[in-house]
Amino acid sequence: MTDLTSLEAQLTAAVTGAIDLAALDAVRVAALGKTGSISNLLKSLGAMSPDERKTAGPAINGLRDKIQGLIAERKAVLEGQALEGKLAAERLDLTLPAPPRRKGQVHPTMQAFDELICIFAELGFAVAEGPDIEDDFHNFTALNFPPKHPARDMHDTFFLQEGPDGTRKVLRTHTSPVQVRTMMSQSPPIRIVAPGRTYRKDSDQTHTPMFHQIEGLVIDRDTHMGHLKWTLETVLARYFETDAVTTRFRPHHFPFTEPSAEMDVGCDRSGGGLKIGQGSDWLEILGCGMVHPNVLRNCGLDPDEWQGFAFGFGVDRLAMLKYGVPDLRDMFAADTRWLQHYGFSAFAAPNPASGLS
Ligand code: 2NL
Repeated sequence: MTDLTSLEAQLTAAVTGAIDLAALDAVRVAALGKTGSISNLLKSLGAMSPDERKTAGPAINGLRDKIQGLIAERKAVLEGQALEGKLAAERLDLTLPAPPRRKGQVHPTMQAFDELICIFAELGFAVAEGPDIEDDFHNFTALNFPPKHPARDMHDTFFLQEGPDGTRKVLRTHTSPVQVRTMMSQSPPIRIVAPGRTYRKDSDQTHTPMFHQIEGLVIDRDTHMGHLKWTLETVLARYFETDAVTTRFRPHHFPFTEPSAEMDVGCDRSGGGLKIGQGSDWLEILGCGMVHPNVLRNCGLDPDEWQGFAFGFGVDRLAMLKYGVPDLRDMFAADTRWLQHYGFSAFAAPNPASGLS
């Protein structure tokens, strides 16, 4: 019995002194495991006389129950401590400010698109879109480019692989095919702008193989060059945020317009910078003209009944002029630091309801 008393004292001390769950489990195995001290005592019961067993049995079982109980208690305490420790170690301080995130920026070309579309919307123009991959008819033939005409080469066209029908599609060289599709699917009066990507095999300081264009088309019964001039002057003044701009037409040639012109806008280069709308210099800004009768006919319209004007300009260049971007190549470099500087907030997109900027 004195053995049991000292074993109980020793095990009780070991259980209460176990500093973590692993140490406690070692004590449990040493006492209650297959060859543990209490298990061995239980096994020894079989060799005892019935009298001995009568007193030793309850004593040993009692010790076992007591130690099991102590282990369970200590285990609950240690598990509680382990959880506390884990919670303390993994604590998140939610009052800390979140690290600053890089904000997405709207590219200057897209900002210019939004502004121009907004201005045209105020003048009653709808936006029309079409595919970037076009067929020869919509990109060239309908627009009065004769077959084998050098103007087709001038457009430095990207041709796709020949299709099953032996024809080759092209990456559109301008957004004019969108207007062709509109004329063929809607009836006049028509007032649309066609913003989008265009492609030409051209790459130098002032040209990239992909660039952005807005073209416009107005078809009505009495449309004339005066409407064209007023529309473009109004749009340019709004876009460059001046009261009025001076413009001049220079005679030009496009297969799809007759007469054709390039429009220059008055500017001032004297201060080293460039100011639009004032001064004695001229800056070429867009191409335009009255829609060629052949184009109207190709699109199913009677030129004796309907006339129209059309224009087209490069939006990347217009964005560079307004926002002071010096090098066209930067516009396509996909440099996020550049975009951080020149980009615009996505939450201030110009629209006809809230205005330009
Ligand atoms: C330029 C000149 C221009 C047009 C585009 C057009 C479209 C149709 C009919 C007639 Cl469907 N014209 N578009 C007209 C004149 C000029 O673009 O230099 N763009 C960058």
